[in-house]
Amino acid sequence: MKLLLVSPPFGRKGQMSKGLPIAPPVLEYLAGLTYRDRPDVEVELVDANKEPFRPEEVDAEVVGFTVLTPQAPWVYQMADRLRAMGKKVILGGIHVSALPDEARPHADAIVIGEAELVWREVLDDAERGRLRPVYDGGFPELKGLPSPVTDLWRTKYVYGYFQTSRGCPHRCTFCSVHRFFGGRVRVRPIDEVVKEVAQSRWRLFWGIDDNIWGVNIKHSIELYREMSQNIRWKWWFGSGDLVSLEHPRADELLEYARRAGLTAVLVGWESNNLRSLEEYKAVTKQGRRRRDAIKRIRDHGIEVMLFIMVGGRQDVREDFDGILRLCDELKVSAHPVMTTPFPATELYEQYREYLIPGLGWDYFDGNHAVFEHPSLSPSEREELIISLRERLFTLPRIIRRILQISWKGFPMSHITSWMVQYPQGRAFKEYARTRLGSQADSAMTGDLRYHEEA
Ligand code: B12
Repeated sequence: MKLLLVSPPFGRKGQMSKGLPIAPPVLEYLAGLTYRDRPDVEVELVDANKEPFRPEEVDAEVVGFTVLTPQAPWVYQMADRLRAMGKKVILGGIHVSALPDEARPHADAIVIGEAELVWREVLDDAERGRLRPVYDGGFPELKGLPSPVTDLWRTKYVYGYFQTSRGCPHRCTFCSVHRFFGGRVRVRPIDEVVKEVAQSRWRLFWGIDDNIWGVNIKHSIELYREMSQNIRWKWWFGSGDLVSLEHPRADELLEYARRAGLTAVLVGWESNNLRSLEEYKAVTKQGRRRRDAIKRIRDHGIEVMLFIMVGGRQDVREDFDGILRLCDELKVSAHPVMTTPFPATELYEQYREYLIPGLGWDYFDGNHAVFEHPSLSPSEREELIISLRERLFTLPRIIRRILQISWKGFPMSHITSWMVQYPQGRAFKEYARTRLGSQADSAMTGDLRYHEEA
């Protein structure tokens, strides 16, 4: 049996994000799971961000799609076309778990939750032509996971990934993780992670845990110590909280993290407006001394980038520029995204009555305003975030930030900082440029939202 696994494009209306440097983790992982559970199945991977996906050219009998919310409309279209051609389609991923009833009509089978405990059964059933409509994978323990398969790509990437845990104890209202991966954090055995990273062909990684150190400081120190002793010439970045840096062992944690190859941390600053931060229930993972924590990370030679949402109903116009001032003050960069209530999150329930009618899921991509705001129109918010992103990534600002990282991290943290900031700035510019084009397009085709605004 031939199985094709597809990572959908990230752009609205299916435009590719060709510059994306990260190999889609979920495809590398599902390929590994397939090799483990059904080594006789022939696997092909397509990243539809990098290469065009044409249903007519698919020769596999079974096609699996992974689905994030903004990708759902594209996936449903492709799935319907493939099924009309007699292919078996399997859908999985966060959006499918969030809205199984919506996804089901577009698939022969959907997988809710994690795949490990049901994947063999799904493949067996697909081969026998007896797929059930729904498989529920629940929350498996993470011992003995297969390694990702890294050599099936036809396209080029800079970063692979590794994962050491799933789940999150925090209950931020905008986040899907505690709901879909559980509030109890499951960790992989340290020796399995170390072996996998050491043997991987990748040199640069995204450590895709939701919190690389907040789960259990003692465990993280142990993991980093093992990594630093057994892995050579490999570097990585990942997401981390700030409250952990108030722990008495924080300096030890950071020291081992750097020795383990950590070059940059994506910090969930979440919001620069304290009222919004409260609304999102994100205060607990921030700690009381956010600015000190950032400085502490950088003093250890590790770069920081802030993940920030803006445009929420509590936010005001000044909050957009406030992010630029914050970044200039801390000399760090940021990835600002439009506050987006994803389905099955608490924020979605809170904002439900304000959602702009008629918008497809493809608007839920962190670039678009998808709900009404007390004082700012959707297009005002979109203009404000575009202007903020452009000003955040000027060359002098990028260089000033790089010079701020302690020399303890030289040269890899400095190089990583450039490698993350420069393409990001370019991607934001490119987005701003294409958006102007798509606005004209929307006006011509009567795109509902812009039509309403006019
Ligand atoms: C890596 C990542 C990315 C990467 C993806 C890189 C790439 N080239 O694909 C990048 C940076 C591009 C990205 C972008 C975005 N992301 Co993201 N991302 C993640 C992250 C950190 C890890 C996901 C991952 O790869 N996990 C590893 C794999 C192995 O696990 P998995 O995907 O969960 O898959 C398991 C199951 O879900 C299931 N499964 C999944 N797919 C399939 C398919 C089949 C066929 C089957 C059988 C099973 C199955 O089986 C797997 C094994 O158990 C998650 C956080 C998280 N904890 O999940 C957020 C997350 C997925 N992202 C999220 C969001 C919101 C976004 C953005 C919209 C961010 C934004 N606001 O700007 C953008 C997308 C923009 C767009 N225009 O579409 C949300 C998803 C919300 C939602 N409802 O879709 C998450 C959950 C973060 C969060 N805190 O809420 N992201």
